[in-house]
Amino acid sequence: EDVAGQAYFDRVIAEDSRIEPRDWMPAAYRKTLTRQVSQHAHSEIIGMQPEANWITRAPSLKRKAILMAKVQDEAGHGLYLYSAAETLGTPRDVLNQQLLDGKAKYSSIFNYPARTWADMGAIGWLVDGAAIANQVPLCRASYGPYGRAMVRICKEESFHQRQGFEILLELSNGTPAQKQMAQDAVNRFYAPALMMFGPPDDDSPNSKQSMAWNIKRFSNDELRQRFVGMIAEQVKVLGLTLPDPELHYDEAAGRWIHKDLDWQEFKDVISGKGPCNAQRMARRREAHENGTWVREAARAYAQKQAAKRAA
Ligand code: FAQ
Repeated sequence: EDVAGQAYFDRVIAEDSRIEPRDWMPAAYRKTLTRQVSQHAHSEIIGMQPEANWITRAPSLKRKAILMAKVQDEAGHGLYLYSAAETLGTPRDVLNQQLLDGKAKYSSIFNYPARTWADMGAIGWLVDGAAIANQVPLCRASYGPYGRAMVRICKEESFHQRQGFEILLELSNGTPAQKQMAQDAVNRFYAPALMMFGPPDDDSPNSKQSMAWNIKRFSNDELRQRFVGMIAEQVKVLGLTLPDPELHYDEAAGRWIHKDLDWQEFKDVISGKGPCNAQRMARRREAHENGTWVREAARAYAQKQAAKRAA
């Protein structure tokens, strides 16, 4: 036990200041951040799949270019986040192996299928929207590299949300069949998007400690109800509805009330039994294997450069 280190750490947290990679930190702080940041990185990478599925079927060249840029942004987010996670001491290949072995989680939302073009709208609006609501407070996370990565990521997520909203708006103002397709996508993504914020507070084992360490700034339920309040207004502009007749603002309680979510479904999805878990993991393993030659070439190049420097 490092008494001086602990005292320094406690002071930094009390002052709401930042912990940097070389600072002393409790082993449990390092562990929980490694878990959260690597899970977040895996989510960005696995999260490319539902949308990549629609790149070849985008309805116009313009839509295709936008969607391709969006999916590439997610790859970039994964890279910033793996870099941030590595500063905590676990190498990226180890983190990646945890994903491939099914030991590390990634966001539940990416285990749902993207069935129609309107799903690109619903994913941008609801999934990126939930990601922003969750990630804006993370820009102030006490761990420096994570907070700084979040600042860049949130800027890009804002563009992603707008492009999703705009896809839905156009469909909603289109033919009756297009409007129905948009409504159907919103109906399917609403509850899974609300589950992105994690289990209810009384069933969230990490929340209390992560809030005490200034990693999380708000609880899962606080962010979920803040998000639902935002989309309750935005859906009116879209001319669509949310599949939640109970949704309302409770003046007395000062909070949004939404329907009960199916937490058994959530548990099933995060334990590998969601509609697309097997497909997502198979695709990820295949992509990893297809990338072997790139890793080998990069290693050979690094060795050559090192030999040149030594000579
Ligand atoms: N899915 O005690 P808590 C994106 C796990 S956005 C899967 O409440 P915590 C952008 C949790 O890890 C999506 N697992 O945990 C994009 C923990 O696992 P353990 C990624 C979940 O950490 C858009 C256990 O359950 N965003 O990628 C989920 O305090 C479009 C107990 O839960 C982030 O990762 C879930 N929904 O709070 C990309 C944000 N919820 O300990 C492409 C950063 C919980 O059993 C296309 N992460 N778990 O191993 C966070 O803010 C937090 O980690 C929470 C969970 C809020 C997700």
